[in-house]
Amino acid sequence: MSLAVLVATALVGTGTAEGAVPLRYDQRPETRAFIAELVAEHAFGHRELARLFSHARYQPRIVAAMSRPVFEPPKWYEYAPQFLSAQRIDGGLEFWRANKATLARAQSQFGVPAEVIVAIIGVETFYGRNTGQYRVFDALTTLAFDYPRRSDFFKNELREFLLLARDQGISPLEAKGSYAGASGLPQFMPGSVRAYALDYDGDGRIDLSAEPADAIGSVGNYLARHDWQPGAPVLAQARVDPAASEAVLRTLDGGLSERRPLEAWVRDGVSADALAADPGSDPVGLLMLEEAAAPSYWLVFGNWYVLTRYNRSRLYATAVWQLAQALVAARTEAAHAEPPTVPATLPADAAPAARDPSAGESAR
Ligand SMILES: [Ca+2]
Repeated sequence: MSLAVLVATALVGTGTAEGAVPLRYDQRPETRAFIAELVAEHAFGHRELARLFSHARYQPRIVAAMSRPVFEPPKWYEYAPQFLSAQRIDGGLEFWRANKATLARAQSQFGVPAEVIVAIIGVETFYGRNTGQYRVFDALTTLAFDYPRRSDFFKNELREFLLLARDQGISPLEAKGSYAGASGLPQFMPGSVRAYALDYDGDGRIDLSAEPADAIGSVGNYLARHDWQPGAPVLAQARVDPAASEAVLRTLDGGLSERRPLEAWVRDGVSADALAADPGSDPVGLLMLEEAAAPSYWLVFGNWYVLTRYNRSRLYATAVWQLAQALVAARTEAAHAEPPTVPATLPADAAPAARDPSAGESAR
């Protein structure tokens, strides 16, 4: 083995070590094997892919972000406020107003409430303000070949991304997204774009970054396809009988229990307020949220688990639901604050108090 090859091998082997710069991706054996696979299975041009991968940039910050040890998972009271802030709610009302007809269409087509679709887009990207600055191709290539722990997952997403770019006739070097390769207003991974995204404004192409309607339809479709049940409950605040609490709290693992029949919870001393909707016979989970003072407990139903299919986190699903409820409340309040029709003869200084622009904000 020549020195150059030894050095190259060492660099490949320590791709994430400090100071080491991996070889160009098009020259690395694992990338070449991947290219050969794409050529054989999907009829890509070999030279075209080799050239493309010569432009892939290793992103050490992505590997660092993915590898950062989680000493302690975030707590609800630390996680939630950013998603329930006045700005996040105002932004949601604005997004709702701007896309009212599309949201109503998605709600009736998919059975997913408009506020849930708005809240997902709000939590994911602040309604499109933070959609990510990494080149999706760099992110996915880095994670596919320099993040061994999830190499298979990201190789698959990279394959999906290249197929998607080919289907859409766009350059793979153009798309921007998160450090994990998710993009657009709803932060779909390429595999999800291919499986669930819709051209919901009917202009003949799917664009989750520039076309809010496509994002709205795609989120609705994603949740419906993951079994969202129209009108079924999501979560309900629960009380735990102090006498039985020890056994019940032992069922919680990382703040969430296994799902059990509702009757089993009731038998063990867990109760909830009257449910707005029939929970059906599906098993139910018990959720604990760390509040600043004492923890709160919630029964979580099928639709809550559907939200976790979007992002596998009890905090995420709950924040989406709470933002959705805050949006509904703020929207109702804003509707009530609309100035009533004022007779033309009414003197200006007799205008009703509801015209005070600050009136609608006091309760938030
Ligand atoms: Ca479209």
